[in-house]
Amino acid sequence: MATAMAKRLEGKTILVTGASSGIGKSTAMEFARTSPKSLKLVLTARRIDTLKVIAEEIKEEVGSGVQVLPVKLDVSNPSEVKGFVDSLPAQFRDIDVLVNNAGLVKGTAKAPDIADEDIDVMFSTNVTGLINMTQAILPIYKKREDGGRGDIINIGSIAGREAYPGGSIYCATKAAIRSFTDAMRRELIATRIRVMEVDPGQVETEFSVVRFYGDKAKADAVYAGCEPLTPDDIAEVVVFNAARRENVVVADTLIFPNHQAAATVMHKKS
Ligand code: NDP
Ligand code: 8X3
Repeated sequence: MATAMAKRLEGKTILVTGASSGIGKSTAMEFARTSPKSLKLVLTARRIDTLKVIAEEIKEEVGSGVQVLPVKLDVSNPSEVKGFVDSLPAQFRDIDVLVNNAGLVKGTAKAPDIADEDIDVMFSTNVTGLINMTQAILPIYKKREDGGRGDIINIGSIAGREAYPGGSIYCATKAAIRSFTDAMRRELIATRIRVMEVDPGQVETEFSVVRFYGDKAKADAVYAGCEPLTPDDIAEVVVFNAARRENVVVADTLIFPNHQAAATVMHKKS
């Protein structure tokens, strides 16, 4: 017998940005596992070959009830985002859930030594990319009854709530996501569109490898002596939020591993 969550998700089309790794990949898998009978997944990222492998993995695990469309999309490129919806095959265009997950951090430099290209890539991906994706998908939602319906789930961060030294630009991008999300929830109050934010604390993914420009040893040191969250931990929350009864909006979620109490308060075993 199908669970309530499976039934609520059945027949939906889910779009995940940044689905080639970490939280985005886990989110795609978790949606497929939760509602395997009838679901459409549009998985986007820059690494299309990785997305194709993930699409095969999903098919192998849950079977043909879940249709997966891998699409190469750089969210930091406004013209790619503009053409995105029209480029989708018609059967994948009626999106019900947008998970704005694509994002990254570069470096730990402090002002005035932050590289221009790092500032640009963080803002154009985490902020402008997320806003452009949202603007591309909202018209689909707004055509529906009662002023519109559909879900927007933005992946923020503890870094958007509490700034820390060496993270000024990344923290600023995540704070911007928080303001945009809150404003949108207010703007869309006369519709049935749900606007939600999920803010993870420390999660072990490729995030720190990207932060340290590919230096795996530096990335591993971030997680030494503690047990970070896994991307599956966050995926479970994203899917839970999307699968609530339509009148329930899990507006804001903050998720820490047990050893973390704030952006810079971590207990590490020596
Ligand atoms: P990963 O590095 O594992 O995944 C990041 C994903 O974003 C990849 O799939 C990457 O795909 C995609 N991405 C990056 N730039 C672009 C782009 N320009 N266009 C499209 N996709 C892009 O990290 P996480 O899974 O940890 O990160 C996912 C989200 O979670 C991010 O928004 C991050 O800020 C947030 N987060 C992470 C935390 C952590 O501790 N890990 C904590 C709090 C929030 P590709 O390279 O193929 O384009
Ligand atoms: C990722 C968490 O604290 O490394 O958003 O910035 S943190």
